[in-house]
Amino acid sequence: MKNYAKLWLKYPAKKNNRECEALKKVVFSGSFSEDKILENAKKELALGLKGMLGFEPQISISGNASVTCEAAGDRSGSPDCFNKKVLTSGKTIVDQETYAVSIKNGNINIASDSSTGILHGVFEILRAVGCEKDVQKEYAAEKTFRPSNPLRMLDHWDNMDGSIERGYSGRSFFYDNDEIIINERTVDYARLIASVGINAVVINNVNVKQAASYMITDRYFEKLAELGEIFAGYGIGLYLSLNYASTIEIGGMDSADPLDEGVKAWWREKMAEVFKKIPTLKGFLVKADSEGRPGPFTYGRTQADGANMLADIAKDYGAIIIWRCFVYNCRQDWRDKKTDRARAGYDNFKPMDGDYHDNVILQIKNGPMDFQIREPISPLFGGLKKTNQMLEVQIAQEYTGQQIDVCYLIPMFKEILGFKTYCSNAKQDTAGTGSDNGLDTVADIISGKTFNSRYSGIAAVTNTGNDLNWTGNYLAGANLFGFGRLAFNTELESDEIADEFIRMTISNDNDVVDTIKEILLPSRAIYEKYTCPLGIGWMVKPATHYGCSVDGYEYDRWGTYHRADHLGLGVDRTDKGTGYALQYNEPNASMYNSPENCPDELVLFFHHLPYTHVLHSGKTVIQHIYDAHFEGYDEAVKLAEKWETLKGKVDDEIFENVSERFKRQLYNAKEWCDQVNTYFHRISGIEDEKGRKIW
Ligand code: GCV
Repeated sequence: MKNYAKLWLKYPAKKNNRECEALKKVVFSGSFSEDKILENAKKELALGLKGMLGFEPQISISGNASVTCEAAGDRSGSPDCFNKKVLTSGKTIVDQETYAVSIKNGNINIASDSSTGILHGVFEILRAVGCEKDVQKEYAAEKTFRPSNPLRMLDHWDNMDGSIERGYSGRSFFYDNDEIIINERTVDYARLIASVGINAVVINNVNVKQAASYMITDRYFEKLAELGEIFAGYGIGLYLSLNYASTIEIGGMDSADPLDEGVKAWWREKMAEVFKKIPTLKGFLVKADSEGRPGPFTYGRTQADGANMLADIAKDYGAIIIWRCFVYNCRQDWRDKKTDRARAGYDNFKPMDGDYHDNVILQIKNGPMDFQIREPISPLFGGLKKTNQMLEVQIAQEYTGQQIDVCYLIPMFKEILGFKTYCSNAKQDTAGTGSDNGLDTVADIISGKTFNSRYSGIAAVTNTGNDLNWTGNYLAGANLFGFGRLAFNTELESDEIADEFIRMTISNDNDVVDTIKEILLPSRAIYEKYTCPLGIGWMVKPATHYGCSVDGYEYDRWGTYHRADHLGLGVDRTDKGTGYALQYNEPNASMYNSPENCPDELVLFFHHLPYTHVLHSGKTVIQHIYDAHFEGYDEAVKLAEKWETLKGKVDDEIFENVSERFKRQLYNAKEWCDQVNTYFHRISGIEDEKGRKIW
């Protein structure tokens, strides 16, 4: 195996804290198990401090270690605990993973009620040292860290043949040729993601086909058990994507009807076998009735019927079913203006709010469409009030530059998390003024606090592969790092996260850090400018989703239209159109329903408008299109120029990698700018008021 990057676990020598006596004697205190996780915590602390400061700490344990599994809150403690058939709750997970760091009697003290909490505490200290913070000052007063979300998950879309659906960083490091790969890199992956706060991983594509359907058979049990142990040793739960039609595909039955007794009996037997053979397994992720995947609709049953059937059986093993809400009709006629893909999630899942059992979590994409650079927040957030919910975002940059273009996504995730759903409002507020129960943002809902949910959390479709730098573009590592950090603490700012990533992965030189932050922080806004204007989305090349094709999806079956003609563009999703805007609680519904109130950045998502419509910015729609595209390209050029100033100041390999990506980004940005501007210039016949060159 060639030498792959250690990223933020490289632990190079650091200047500060070399004289810090407190770091030489570290105390782990609390009621935790002395297990593999604790062993790994000790190893990591020794490795990190030795690398960065040149000494290994003396580690001692104080308090009553080795508590029982039950007290540790089901299966978050020692691997032995994973065999218990206890269904835990999000609150228990969060309580257990909470940790505090302080300086007591001149020593660093990490306190937690689980070994996982201690491990997180170790990574917190290593991060402080890695960022050259003054540790003595940093923890002079005790700091407590409580995870914002119970489940902080990465979803791999890795296929067993080694390919990765929407993967832009090489091939899978989990599979090749239908076999599971386990090696040193697997362990380093677990370390990398645990170090930023991830505690759950789904290791196979949600489109479960071919060999992957056999993951729940003898063929893969041994390797999966081994993988599960590796992850469990870092406090990470293992999950598998499941083929909903397993009864047919591997069971030889002719039905997958969730209410059929034979189907249930098959699953009972299967799950007993699976959980026995893979004791660390914590549950399943299911994509049903979506993009050709089978599901309960085939049998006239609801999504709740399907999810509950599996969940009731999995419950005996303390396991959960994460059920995706990406269910829509992908066979639309472009002339059909009533069917609206954006409506589908709410239409399919809201009516059964309250019917999903307590170990089902609905996993909801951030927007109602599909990970575009700009979408409104799914109205299921704030619509569902009696259902466990999880937010799904995508750090694999499928529609956001494919790890060629720099696109730091944390600012976008912050917007999503901060969106006010007015869920306490429940549409009964006829005055339309809106109320706020203080817990109505997406962040509040997925933390579990708003509805006191049994389970909740956040997942990202991951951006890793077997490229030596893991994420294709070194700077895309900021999204992997940042997602974990934000999932653990949704209060962190994008700037802080970028700062930590750069200092730990690239350089601690303040000028370098500032320059890279100046590249990362505006990169999402810039990508948005040179691609799809005003929330319209989808003007990408079909199938690959990279590069511009204004009409690529316009006459296709996917329900993804811009509806441009010579007079205007945009999709009417108001009460006079598809009615999607009304799926929101007030005052959001009224805001989106009116072009006057709708925020500019989403106005074409909700409205079909003439090119001459004047935006809040004072520009017309058409002038906005021209300006945004010219500016977006120019700003991308400036980002690339900034990067060039780092030659000789950062590692050559990192420099060359990002430099090469920037060349491709500029080509892409220019193509978008030219094609979008030319298209709308020709179709509208309206001149650019600044008289710039449009082809
Ligand atoms: C895994 C989009 C992607 C598909 C993906 C799907 C999903 O449609 O293009 O590749 O399939 O989302 O989220 O299930």
